[in-house]
Amino acid sequence: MENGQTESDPKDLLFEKHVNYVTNHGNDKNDFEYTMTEFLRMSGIYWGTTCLDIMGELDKLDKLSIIGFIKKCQCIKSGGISACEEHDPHLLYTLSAIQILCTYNALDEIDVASVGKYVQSLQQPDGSFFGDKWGEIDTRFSFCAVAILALTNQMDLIDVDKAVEFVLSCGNVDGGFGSKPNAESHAGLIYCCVGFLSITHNLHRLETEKLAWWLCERQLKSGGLNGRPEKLPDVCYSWWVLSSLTIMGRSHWISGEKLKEFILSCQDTETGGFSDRPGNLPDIFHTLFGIGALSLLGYPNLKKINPTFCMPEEIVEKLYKVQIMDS
Ligand code: GRG
Repeated sequence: MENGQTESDPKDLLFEKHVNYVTNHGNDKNDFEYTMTEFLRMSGIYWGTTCLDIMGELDKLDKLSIIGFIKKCQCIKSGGISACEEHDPHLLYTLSAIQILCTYNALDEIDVASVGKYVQSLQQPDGSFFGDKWGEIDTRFSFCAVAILALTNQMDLIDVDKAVEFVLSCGNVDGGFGSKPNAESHAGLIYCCVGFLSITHNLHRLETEKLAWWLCERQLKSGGLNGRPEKLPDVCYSWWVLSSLTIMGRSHWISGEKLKEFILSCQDTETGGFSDRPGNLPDIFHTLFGIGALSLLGYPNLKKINPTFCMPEEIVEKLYKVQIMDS
């Protein structure tokens, strides 16, 4: 066994422990980890709500206080949404907020038209997107932009053709994608670019065989997946890699059984929650991506997850039709 795995690692999903872990996460407002993660609070709430929804336990969280929090985070001036009150808005947290509101069927609680204008204001002449007013460009932000507009039915606000050309310009000779033109291929950014092409219905522009081969080479002897060559496996890549392969109709190119064993070995048997690798401390980010990947693998008693939006399929299918390739 490698990467900290042992014979005594759990072989089944510790369902109740994970529900308790996610439900109680953030209850202690003085907790060190909670305080240090203020700058990504909105995404933390998205990870928690999505995780519980996939486990069929969303009613464990206080819907009204979550919606109230999101309303306070929308910037009246720009329309964008921040990670928490008194922070600057950003596309990353605007997407998380929109995903939570879709989950609660509560998009009408905020000014959705001004969210659309915010996204529109961040598109650049070459089709790329700034993440916020400070001007960083990254394919993550291209994904966030089209995901927000798709979920809120406002795709006509941007130049989609130019946005597609920018994302394609971030492709590499290995078939993968990086954060910007000529940047190294990385599984997280490949998810963003494949997800982007699934939303904009341009999957035929991918070098499918080459990319799927690069992605399945991410599986290591432990069954876990890494994000790029020579790196350690991490539960979050179970999501970034497997969702990309699923969108491309190639999820059977890796061993689902071995991946499931690796993911299950990353559960914390005392507190619940998943860590990046066996034996490390759990967190809410890895917990969502562990549960999400198990859902993609068809694990029993989990709702089906949409590989493009990382939200329950039953919610996405009411809002937007993504493109998925045949296997
Ligand atoms: C709706 C699920 C969803 C996401 C929104 C923001 C975003 C879109 C996706 C992020 C994709 C991404 C870049 C994931 C990678 C995250 C990660 C663990 C980065 C770590 O990078 P390194 O260099 O890790 O520390 P490695 O494993 O390469 O050593």
